[in-house]
Amino acid sequence: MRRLVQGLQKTKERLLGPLRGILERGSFDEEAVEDLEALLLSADLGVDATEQIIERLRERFTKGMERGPLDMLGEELLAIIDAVPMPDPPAGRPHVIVVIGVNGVGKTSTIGKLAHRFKQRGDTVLLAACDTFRAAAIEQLERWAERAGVPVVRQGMGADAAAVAFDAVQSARARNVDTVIIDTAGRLHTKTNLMAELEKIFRVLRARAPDAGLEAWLVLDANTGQNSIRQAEAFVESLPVTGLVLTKLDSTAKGGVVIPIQQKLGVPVRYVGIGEGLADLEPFDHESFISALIH
Ligand SMILES: Nc1nc2c(ncn2[C@@H]2O[C@H](COP(=O)(O)OP(=O)(O)OP(=O)(O)O)[C@@H](O)[C@H]2O)c(=O)[nH]1
Ligand SMILES: [Mg+2]
Repeated sequence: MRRLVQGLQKTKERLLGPLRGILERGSFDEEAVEDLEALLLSADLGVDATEQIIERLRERFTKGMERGPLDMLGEELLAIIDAVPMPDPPAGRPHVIVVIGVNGVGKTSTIGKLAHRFKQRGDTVLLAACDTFRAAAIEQLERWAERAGVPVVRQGMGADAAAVAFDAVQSARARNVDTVIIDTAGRLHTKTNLMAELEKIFRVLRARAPDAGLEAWLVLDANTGQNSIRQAEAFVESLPVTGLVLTKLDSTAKGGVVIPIQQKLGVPVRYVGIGEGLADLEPFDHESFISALIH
């Protein structure tokens, strides 16, 4: 919780002082509405979430204030985040999480951090090096695996990503491993289309490992703000994305983007990245997040 508060420092600095100034004027007049609108948009909450919040606050201010204005804002933010349902984990075994996203968003680091977390809670974990295109990508994953103390299944550079993924799932079965986390390329240096390559991983695993509990988690860089929503849509349309990970919250004042991202995509944020270390990944707990933002 303290780490999350630190991680959100930049967003909070941008939001909190001005928020207090606006909401604690006591009246929610047109000027206050405009100021609040501008502020929420600048924190990357997006037009829809901003409008919804303003409308709700307007109603609640008119009815009389049953709580402090910041608490009311917190409740409205929470209502938007809570509206996105959390799917049950897939029933099959091993649990296979294919981690996807454009280049540089933090996929490989997130995988290292997830492996560390899962291992700490007692799960056995295996990583699959399916970014077979970028030089040094495999070694980078191996370094994270070493730090987390989990094995990696790899082949050579240029190997077929889907074949490596299947290999990893087979190996996980043989070793009775709970969770396989698959690293993928963010951009291909060949003419192969990234989406086609990722689709192939799913096609092959569905056909050849139908008993696995397969899902895709999409990694997004919070610094990309509103633009990450469009970027995400392309992935969500083509692949079974059941979770989001929002990275680099520590290095942005655009942390508010977590709210419209869920709202627009209808996919829950599972974890947030708050630094470059092994332990710098936190489950996205709705109440702690809002509380870290407005207190
Ligand atoms: N500050 C901060 N940096 C992060 C976080 N997550 C990842 N990074 C940094 O972002 C950079 C890219 O991370 P990678 O994990 O290599 O990203 P990737 O998506 O695997 O990149 P490609 O394999 O090139 O597609 C690295 O310098 C990471 O240390 C985070 O939560 N906070
Ligand atoms: Mg990578």
